[in-house]
Amino acid sequence: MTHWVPKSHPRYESLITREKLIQGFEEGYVAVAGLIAHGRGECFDYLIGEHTIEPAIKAIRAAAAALLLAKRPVISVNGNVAALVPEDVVRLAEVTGAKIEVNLFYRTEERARKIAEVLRKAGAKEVLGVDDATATIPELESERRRVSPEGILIADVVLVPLEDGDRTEALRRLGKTVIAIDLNPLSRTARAANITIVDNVVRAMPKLVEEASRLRESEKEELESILRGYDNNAVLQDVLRHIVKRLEELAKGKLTLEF
Ligand code: PTJ
Repeated sequence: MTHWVPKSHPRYESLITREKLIQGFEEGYVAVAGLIAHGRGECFDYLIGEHTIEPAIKAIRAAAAALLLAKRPVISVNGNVAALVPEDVVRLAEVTGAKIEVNLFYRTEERARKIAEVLRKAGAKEVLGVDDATATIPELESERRRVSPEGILIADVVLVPLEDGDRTEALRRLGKTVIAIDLNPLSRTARAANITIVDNVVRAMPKLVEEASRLRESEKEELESILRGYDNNAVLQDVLRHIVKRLEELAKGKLTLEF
């Protein structure tokens, strides 16, 4: 760990999360913009109250159903995700049969290799998107267009924790189902995804693993009915209502902030 954080610190969990990203940055696999992205995420986490809210629970359930129903699910991993939740990525891949693929906005081959190494250390047997990122997503100009022909290119469902909007839109144009985890309910990713989990990736990923493990034995019809009953616009509206209500109650002094 880069800096020592006393366990008694009231914001211990949050500081440890930050330290993981700093360490990943110092080891050369978290992008410098990844640190900025995390700060933006923390700000939205304050607004929702730093816990998994009801609309996120609905989205997690739908995401688990979509991953279990998928024929070729893929979990896309960037620098921040590798630093924060590598074990959960591996567990989710095991439970849902998804492939794991490194896909980077600020792509360098060195970062891609280091991220694959982090994932292998966490237990991944196969990591796509390093030497095999030979295919391209049409109409996408960023480095994220480089994908594996065995992974994202042919996937029907793609989980994109912590993302930038362009690729989500490009994947949607290709007819893929996109599941996003993003603390910002107003981001282009959040708006463009089929299923948006507005929650911190460090809370959402273990819950997604748990839900997928629970639903794994369910009948196909039950999973399909979860998806049919899911409305992403309504979920995003509920997130905004939650934030508005919370801020109003705080402004009236009815809630106390915990630090
Ligand atoms: O590793 P790379 O090269 O692929 O780069 C990764 C980043 C994250 C730098 C890149 O994808 C990027 O620039 O993303 P953005 O456009 O900054 O979007 C990141 C989104 O994730 C923002 O909407 C943040 O609010 C959100 N976010 C940040 N931290 C978390 C988060 N959402 C959930 N959990 C977090 N811990």
